[in-house]
Amino acid sequence: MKTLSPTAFPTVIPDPVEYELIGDTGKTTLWIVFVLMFLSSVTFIVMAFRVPVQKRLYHQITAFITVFATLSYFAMATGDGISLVGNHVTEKHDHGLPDTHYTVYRQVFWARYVDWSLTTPLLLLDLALLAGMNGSNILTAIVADVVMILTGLFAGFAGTEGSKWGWYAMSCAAYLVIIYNLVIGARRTSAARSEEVGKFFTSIAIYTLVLWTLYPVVWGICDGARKISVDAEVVSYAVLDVLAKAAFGFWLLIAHQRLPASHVTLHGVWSHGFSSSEGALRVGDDEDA
Ligand code: RET
Repeated sequence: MKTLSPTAFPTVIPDPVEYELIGDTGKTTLWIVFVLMFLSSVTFIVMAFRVPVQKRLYHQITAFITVFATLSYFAMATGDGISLVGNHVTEKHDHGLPDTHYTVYRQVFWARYVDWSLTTPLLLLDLALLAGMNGSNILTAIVADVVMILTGLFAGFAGTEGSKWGWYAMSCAAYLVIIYNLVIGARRTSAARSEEVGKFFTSIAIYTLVLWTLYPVVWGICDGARKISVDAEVVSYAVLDVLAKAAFGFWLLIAHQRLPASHVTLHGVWSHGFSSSEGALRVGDDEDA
């Protein structure tokens, strides 16, 4: 609230300022998830070396996902991947009283968005390859995914409430494009691959859909409406990240090993390289695997 002091020179008292910052619970959580993501990465990398090159792509993608998460959690735990963003709040009052204003500075964990912009396309690629989706649908889903994360980042740094929710709406629209591609396109192609692949794809896609849908919900409550503390936000995303990356990865790779090799083996450039001589060398390298 602005008031005039009873002096000869009017003085403007600045709007009050509040800070919403991470506490000990949040910091400890970030370090715990950093360790979990690191251990998962090591496990996925070891698993990748133990399968022949024709089956390695899923292992590699899954390992990249947790490696990026390890880096992002290190950035957040050390404070390097965090910025303070000011939100100007206006409160309306009844009975003709003037509006009051204050500014809330809340931490925005921008390292998350860097992480998501790399890992969510990789997660989609894992699912798309499993389902045998066509290139056109894969490209649309991945581009929509990058749009979803970047517009989410703009929402996080938005200067006004209006633009924040505008970006949020655009991000949600992009999310719907991903779901459409995954539900309509991939379900059909996965079932066509084999009954086992179809069943497994349906289970892991439902799991993914439920988890992914919780991200915008958490965002809306925490970053958006600022209804819960930064610590609660960190813990919520931590649980989601562990389930959507590490647990997803273990489930995918273990189930993948159990599926008949002919249903999940990748041929073409992936196994044989771009030239026949290079391909011969690569296949030879792994022939006994
Ligand atoms: C934001 C905010 C704006 C609206 C929407 C969002 C969606 C985010 C999603 C994130 C998924 C992250 C995953 C991380 C992996 O570990 C950007 C939160 C729709 C769906 C799966």
